[in-house]
Amino acid sequence: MAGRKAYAMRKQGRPSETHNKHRKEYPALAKEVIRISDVVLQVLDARFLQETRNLELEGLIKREGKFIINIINKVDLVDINSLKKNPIMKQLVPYVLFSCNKRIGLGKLRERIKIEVKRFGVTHAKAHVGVIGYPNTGKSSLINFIAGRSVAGTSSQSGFSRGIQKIRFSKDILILDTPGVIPSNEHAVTSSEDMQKHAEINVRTFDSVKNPDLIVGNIMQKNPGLLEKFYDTESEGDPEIFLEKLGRKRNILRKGGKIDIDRSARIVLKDWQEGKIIKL
Ligand SMILES: Nc1nc2c(ncn2[C@@H]2O[C@H](COP(=O)(O)OP(=O)(O)OP(=O)(O)O)[C@@H](O)[C@H]2O)c(=O)[nH]1
Ligand SMILES: [Mg+2]
Repeated sequence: MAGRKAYAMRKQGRPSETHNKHRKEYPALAKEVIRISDVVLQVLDARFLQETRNLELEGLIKREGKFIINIINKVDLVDINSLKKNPIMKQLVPYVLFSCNKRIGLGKLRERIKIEVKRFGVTHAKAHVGVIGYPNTGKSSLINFIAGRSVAGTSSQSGFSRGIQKIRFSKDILILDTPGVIPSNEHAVTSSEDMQKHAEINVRTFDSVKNPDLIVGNIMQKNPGLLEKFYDTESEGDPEIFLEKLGRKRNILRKGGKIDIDRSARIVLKDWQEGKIIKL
């Protein structure tokens, strides 16, 4: 395994342009939004609670004396009962269970925002509510859901939002969308763990990752039987065998007729990143 990890690190390549923005410009925007906000919504992906928390920004929010509400988004992709049993949930109070796709949680969120804005005794004309979170957690989707129309662009390609988007929430509350931000200790992505994580949570998309087969192997290890069931393909506990069988089944071939393992793995990763493979 050590050899494989070293290989993954060597093949990692240069950070993309989006990664550069994630490193320099976006954190500055997110920090600015935190400074001007009275309440901050941190959008988390229900499938990756701990992975999508930005402890660095959480720290800044506390130091700035701002109030944080955690939005646990994409609950349509998880089993809510097991989610509620997750010990991390205790650290996320106050939170709102949310799904932009299934339109869950908006009423609760409205109530929460109003309570907090009032409790905070915001006196200026319009209270500011900032929205922060890792890339691809659903910040722009949340803004659109709140607005009741499409005001912020969304995409399964992470790093989609590039500036601050403002929308009116009510006559005295303004909401601010921000581009996704990853903590600075993940900027260099020097460890293969970070790379795995970024692929799994779709900070780095399926078409730009190196060694997609290793990432699929990791997902299989963490979710025994899930991919086998989804693709109705056996693995014998081995990711390579799984990808080989899937490639054969789907006729994913290279020139010369050999099975294209890389492309099979990217197809799985794409389905995973687009939330098609549900862990219910
Ligand atoms: N299943 C599911 N998918 C969602 C939900 N909310 C958002 N998505 C999807 O997640 C992807 C990212 O959504 P965005 O709203 O663009 O995410 P973002 O946080 O603004 O992303 P960046 O701008 O890249 O930081 C899109 O493919 C959305 O359709 C949800 O509640 N459930
Ligand atoms: Mg966005």
